[in-house]
Amino acid sequence: MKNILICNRCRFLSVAHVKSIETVEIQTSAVCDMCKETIEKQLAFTKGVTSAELDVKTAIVTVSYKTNKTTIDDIRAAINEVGYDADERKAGKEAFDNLHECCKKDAH
Ligand SMILES: [Cu+2]
Repeated sequence: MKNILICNRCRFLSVAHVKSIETVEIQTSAVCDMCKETIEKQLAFTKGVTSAELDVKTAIVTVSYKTNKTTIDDIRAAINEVGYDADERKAGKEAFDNLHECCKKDAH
């Protein structure tokens, strides 16, 4: 976990910003590039998330977020909403059933 980030907007390492953004790694059930796109897009629209990048090989998504705007659990819930597991939080059944066949975990 990184606590120190340079604020993108002001380009200053400001005390006020130092602890407001955290970066976490979340294990997902993504299996392909389409999953990557779905999850990254979902997180791009998730309140408080400043960046998200998923590594298809490991299915780990690295997420930076504003600690005063959201929590890790809310981010996991956002991933569940589009049909993927996030750490110990399992995807909703309905969202999972709506996934493309090739995107369902264990499909590969
Ligand atoms: Cu997929």
